Amino acid sequence: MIQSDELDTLSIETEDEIIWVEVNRPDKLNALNDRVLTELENLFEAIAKEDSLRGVIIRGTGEKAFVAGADIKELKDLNRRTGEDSSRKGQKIFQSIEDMPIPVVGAINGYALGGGAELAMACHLRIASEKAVFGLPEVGLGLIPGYGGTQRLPKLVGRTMALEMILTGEPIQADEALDCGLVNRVVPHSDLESEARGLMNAITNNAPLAIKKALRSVLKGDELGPKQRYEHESDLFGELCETKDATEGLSAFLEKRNPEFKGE
Ligand code: CO8
Repeated sequence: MIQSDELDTLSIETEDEIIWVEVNRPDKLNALNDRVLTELENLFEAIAKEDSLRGVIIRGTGEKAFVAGADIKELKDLNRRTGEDSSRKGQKIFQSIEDMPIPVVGAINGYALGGGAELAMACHLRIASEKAVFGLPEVGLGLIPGYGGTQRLPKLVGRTMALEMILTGEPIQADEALDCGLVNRVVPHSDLESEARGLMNAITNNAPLAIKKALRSVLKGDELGPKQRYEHESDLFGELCETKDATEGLSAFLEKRNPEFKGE
């Protein structure tokens, strides 16, 4: 596993079976430069291999921003080829976050703009501080969202709202993000950490293998045809029927006691 002293632009902290990942460039509102992206890539690759972890929570350092976008200073130097490459690099990393076998919660503590909103959208669940602001202002810079935002936003909020956000570039506040389904919950700013932990605990109290397969069924279903999606769900269901955790979960219910899951 990557150690925190190997990271320049991210901070990590492990708490029980949960890893907190913080984008840590507060003087630039945690903007995603190439270094942050490379560190995210390496870190998530390592987390995916770490059997002892059950969940990831991502947030930004400081009171003001989750992530205020890709680093605009670096965008300025891009040409057609390097622009395409940078977009693909970011897309691949954010896809690897969405493909994580364990749940990833975004704790959105402030501005989530451009690439920051796209990072939030790559998380499985989003919990927002009441101070959070979401937006895709790229068209105002002469660009478009390039880390998957044009694809993920319509899935999350519907095409009507997504097009309004992408074409106007205007930000929305946390309560509007909740209304349109972009976030799961909005909480007081000072409670964000404990609420994110509570949400993660509500997930990790359940059977670990079931959580992994539930994530896979929902997310991979997108890539399959209408019939195969249901077959895939049945395959995963069948696999779980032979796990010790399913035996334990079902027995515990019938014996009127709490289950003790082992992830086996
Ligand atoms: N990139 C680089 N630096 C940034 C960024 C950013 N995205 N956002 C803020 N900063 C820096 C500011 O330049 C400033 O630095 P300095 O103190 O050295 O001047 C510092 O952070 C603090 O920012 P402000 O003084 O502007 O803080 P304010 O509170 O006045 O304003 C805002 C906060 C409203 C968030 C403002 O900073 C802002 O509008 N930031 C830019 C937001 C934005 O446009 N984001 C989208 C960027 S484009 C993008 O994300 C594309 C993604 C896809 C890329 C795909 C291919 C690479």
